[in-house]
Amino acid sequence: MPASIPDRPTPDSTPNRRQIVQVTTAATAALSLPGSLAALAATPATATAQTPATARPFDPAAFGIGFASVAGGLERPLFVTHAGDGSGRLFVVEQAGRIRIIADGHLVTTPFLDITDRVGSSGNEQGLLGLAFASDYATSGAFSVDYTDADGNTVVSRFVASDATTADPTSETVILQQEQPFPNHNGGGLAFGPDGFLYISFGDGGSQGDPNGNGQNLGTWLGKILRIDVAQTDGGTPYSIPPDNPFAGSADAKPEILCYGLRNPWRFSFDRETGDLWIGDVGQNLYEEVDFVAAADVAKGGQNFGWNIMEGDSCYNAETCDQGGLTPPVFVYSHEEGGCSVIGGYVYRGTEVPSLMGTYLCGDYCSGLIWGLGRDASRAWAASAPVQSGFGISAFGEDESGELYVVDQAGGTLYRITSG
Ligand SMILES: [Ca+2]
Repeated sequence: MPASIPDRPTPDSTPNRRQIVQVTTAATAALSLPGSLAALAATPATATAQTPATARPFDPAAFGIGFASVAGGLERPLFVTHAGDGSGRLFVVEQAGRIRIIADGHLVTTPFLDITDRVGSSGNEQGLLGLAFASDYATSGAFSVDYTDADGNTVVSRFVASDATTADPTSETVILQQEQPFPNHNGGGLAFGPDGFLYISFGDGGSQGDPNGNGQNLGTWLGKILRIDVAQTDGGTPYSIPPDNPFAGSADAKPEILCYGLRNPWRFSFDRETGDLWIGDVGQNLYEEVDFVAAADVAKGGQNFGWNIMEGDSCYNAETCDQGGLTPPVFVYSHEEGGCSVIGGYVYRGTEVPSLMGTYLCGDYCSGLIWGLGRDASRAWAASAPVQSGFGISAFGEDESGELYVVDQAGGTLYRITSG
């Protein structure tokens, strides 16, 4: 068994519970429904036959999945994605600093990229952590990675592919760097949003309890999700600030910041159909949470997800638990029911498992449990009973067709999600 990605929790006497946050009428109005869901809300109940499959209410009791092995023999895999180049290939991130290609169901021997010479991966949460291909990858060959270097500090860089199967390690252009005060909570998630901007997740810097108060400090990238434009440089800066970023032009906040109050947003994703943003934020000793930003609110940004005032929907520091202005999670589960670290996943938008259409999947690194989430017929957030995968889940990922995969770090194997 590998050591854990997050802090392993200290058992305590907190009662067992799994909480699904019930969204009140007022909160629903404030959530600014994504287009397809708003359309559903306006659809008369008698017209369900005409409701698009993508907008069906989530039925937690109907949730079921299985797993089909795609490729084994991976070394501490942490992520999987696709290049959007029409090749149908999968790209798997290995923690030590390699990107491997799976083509036609076979793991290609020669790595696509090998930067083990500059990646530091001695800590459980260190290494090559994130990968995102530019939307024009098919012509530009450009992609971005997030890793911790030999000193444990975060580097986000761009590389360029040399040909269809390899990328030149010397093609690196550093986009940004962040000193890491502790080895854990590096975040490491990367994704290009529907707007073409690069989104980067940073943990709170590590240790326990956010000792430096980074989550609530807008003067640091730690404990945040950033949003930058890597297609436009700005003077000597290899990226520019999207003008509609919530803190663009602010003297009191880093202009790259989109949202904050995060502890370790290890994995986040966009719903490829609606543009909604989903964040799995790893908790401290008690609760794991999933955060949600409707597509219409993503660019608006400024959401404060609460850490370290709150852990899940409970006060973390009860003496100063002012919850004003905080955006609560849409799903919380307790370590008491098994688990230590939420692994944010994706909304299913494939075709091979129609019953999953529109369902968000997430899991837990330690317990191997996987949940389905969505809004039920009453528009309240609902979660399924968990399915036991038996995996040491480090990530979920999408292929070009929207099929979903789960990465088993412990077993070095990639699985495709099936109907079971
Ligand atoms: Ca939170």
